[in-house]
Amino acid sequence: MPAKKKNHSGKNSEGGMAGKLEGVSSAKSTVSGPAGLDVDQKALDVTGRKLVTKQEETNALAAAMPFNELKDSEHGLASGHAPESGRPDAPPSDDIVGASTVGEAIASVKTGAPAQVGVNATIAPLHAARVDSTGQPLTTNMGTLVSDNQNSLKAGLRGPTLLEDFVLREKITHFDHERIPERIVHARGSAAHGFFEAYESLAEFTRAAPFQTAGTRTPVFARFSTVAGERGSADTVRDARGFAVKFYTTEGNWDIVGNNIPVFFIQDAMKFPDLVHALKPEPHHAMPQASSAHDTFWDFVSLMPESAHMLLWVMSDRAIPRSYRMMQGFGVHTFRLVNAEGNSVFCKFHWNPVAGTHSLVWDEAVKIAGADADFHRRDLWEAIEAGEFPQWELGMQIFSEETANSFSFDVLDATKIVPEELVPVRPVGRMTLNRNPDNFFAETEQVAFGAQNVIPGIDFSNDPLLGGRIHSYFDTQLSRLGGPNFHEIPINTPIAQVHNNQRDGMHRKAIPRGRVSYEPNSLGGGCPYQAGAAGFVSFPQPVFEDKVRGKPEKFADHYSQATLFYRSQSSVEKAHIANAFRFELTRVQTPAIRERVVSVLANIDAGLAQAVADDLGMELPAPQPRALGLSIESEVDHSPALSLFSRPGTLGVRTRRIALLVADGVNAQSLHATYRALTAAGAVPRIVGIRLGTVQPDAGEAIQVEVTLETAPSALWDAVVLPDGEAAATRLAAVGHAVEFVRDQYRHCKPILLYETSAALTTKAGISPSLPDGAPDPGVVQGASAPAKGQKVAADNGVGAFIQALSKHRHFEREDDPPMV
Ligand code: HDE
Repeated sequence: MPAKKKNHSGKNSEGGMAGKLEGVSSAKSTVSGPAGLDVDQKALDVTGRKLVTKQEETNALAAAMPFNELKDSEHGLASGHAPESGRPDAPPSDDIVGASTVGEAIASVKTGAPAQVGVNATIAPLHAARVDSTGQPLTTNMGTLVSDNQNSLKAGLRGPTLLEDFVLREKITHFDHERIPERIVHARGSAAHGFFEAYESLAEFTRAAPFQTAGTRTPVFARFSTVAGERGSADTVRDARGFAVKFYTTEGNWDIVGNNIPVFFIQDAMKFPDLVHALKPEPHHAMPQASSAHDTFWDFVSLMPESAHMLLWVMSDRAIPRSYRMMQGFGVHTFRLVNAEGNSVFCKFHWNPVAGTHSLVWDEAVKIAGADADFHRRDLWEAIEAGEFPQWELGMQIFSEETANSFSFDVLDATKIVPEELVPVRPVGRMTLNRNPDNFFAETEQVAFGAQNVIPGIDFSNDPLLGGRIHSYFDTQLSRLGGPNFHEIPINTPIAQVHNNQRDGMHRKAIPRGRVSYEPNSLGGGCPYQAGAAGFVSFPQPVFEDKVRGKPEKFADHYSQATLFYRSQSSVEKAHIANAFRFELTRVQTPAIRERVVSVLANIDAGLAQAVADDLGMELPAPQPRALGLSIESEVDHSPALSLFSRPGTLGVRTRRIALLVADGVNAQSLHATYRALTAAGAVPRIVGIRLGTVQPDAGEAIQVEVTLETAPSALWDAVVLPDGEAAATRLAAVGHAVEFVRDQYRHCKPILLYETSAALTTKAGISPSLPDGAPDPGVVQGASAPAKGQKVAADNGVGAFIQALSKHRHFEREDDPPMV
């Protein structure tokens, strides 16, 4: 708080005013008669006395500010570095001056209690906006009880509907306007509440509130999304994923609006509309939905070689995550941390999932899109509802400007990472998502993330992509959320107080008290006053260059890190990247565009370019000329951290969904033992049958089918247990869905627990427990069939080994392309 000036309210001010109406003659006439006359206060009624006091105290407050003391500090570099705080006058004791009216104490059930001095009452926890209708009758939006919600008002039972029916009209009108524009990009998403907890104090680097002391908890709201698809598109399309986190800090809202990929397609905000236009459905027929596999996208990116690095990430399995819980997040741009002394370092933000990084395979992702378009939404929702709270560790790469200058690449170029071998990632805290939203629209849809939302201690770098984002996010909400007051929507309000002189506008919720909505002012005691050094002070980075449109030369290196990324992938990941290029480019209709893309790949890796060319049935084209002829070798040859397999995570088999296929005749002992063991390990087994109802096992009670093969096909499961029991296996072998199920589990390299007694099904599906070279397939586990009735199941009936195999998630040893099965 700045030093408060002496209280200059009427009673204390120089010369005293009690009983005299000096300087308020014009107002006096409205109270008690002609101007210029002394007034006997006792003769006035209560309201009149208040009004007089208000006038007196207002004048005293204004008189206390004979001139603007801050004017000097508006000038010069020194004050630019250390802005001065305003010097508010303490409000008079009875606070009548700040009130809009003298009647504010006249309360009703609508107006409520008088204002709390210095408090913005719209800044309230979400419960202040929550609505519960338990036990309540229906009303209109005006609160009038609705007598009949079945029939409109008509002139007679068979007569025309009356215009007078305001109940019908309100209901229909509201319905007519239920939709708001979807996000231009990232329209499809899912979000949850939680908190971030700091491991340690980072005060050495930043004064940002969440990082001042170990154990500080900051509430967060995190939204994950796809980029290209419209609001109703499928979750598992090939795309980058948005990873946006809003921190409700004590010093204001801070958003890290990142992606699950640490680089981007372009280097300058100027190209973003072009990129998005090329990626989105083509303008003439609005196809394809949520897919980059079409001509305009590949036309654009192959003419923009700076996209090369990002393209490899997007063609990798990063772009088809198994779950939002199992992907990394990145701030992408270089940011600044600024400490209390004003010293700054650069910083890159990383979110590392405790569940590890895991992905789908392409054939599976395509099938999930049909079987459950909400696959990622459902997964996140169900995990949180089940108490399996997803967690990510926040890591920071912290480095000085001098270090940055020593790199072969420019840290202002968003198509580059800072390899972890150059600057390690320091774990600084953990985010836990522990609560689903109450209402998708109110929270997930209306949340407004913004790259511009920073707090003291966090600042921007000069990344020219970031520069455009600082403008775009605020701007886009104006049309999406209907005007400049979207910050008042409950999910967007900070927990920090909000006080400024912005006023009015569509859907204004705040009711500002008093008559002052400008600064400087004396009538409001100078409040709200500028905070000076306590506020957000931009890092004073010197800028001494010509004003130009252009890029630094280092930005012309488009390939070194694409090559680094490709080199750092396992052979499985490399094959998936080549296959993804094949898929996308096969869908491209214009051969010249295919050829141009491969000419880009030829600059990244000759083997990759050749593989893609072969798959497309074309000659390998010459590499595209390099911009400025630049050919830079990355200082890092290989970065293991770039492989998905480098982060298995610590979740093991927890939350993995296992299908236990059943039909009449299944061995009950075996089934129960497997179900129990999987549940005990934290996996989610489900009994999957041909139809709902029950199946009759070999012995004991009938078993309830939980899900059917038709509604939950193979791609929705992480692993399968085939039935122990010849009769059951034979029944299932006669059902196409069951055979497809087993085949797809095999094709997608998932663990399979089978028994000698399930041979009918495996034979029909054409799967084998051995790899093509004859070695045993580590993902196909042979279970010990349950012993005869009455005997106990062996301690290890194979489930232990199956859980082991499951903890590896996939067994790519059996993968083949094209698939034999
Ligand atoms: Fe965004 N981006 N973006 N973006 N972005 C939006 O904001 C934009 C970029 C990202 O869950 C929009 O509220 C420009 C990079 C996420 O609500 C819009 C540029 C990264 C989300 C916008 C970029 C992102 C958005 C659309 C280039 C990763 C979803 C609706 C200069 C670091 C946030 C909205 C949510 C959303 C603009 C590039 C991430 C139009 C101009 C790079 C996660 O403002």
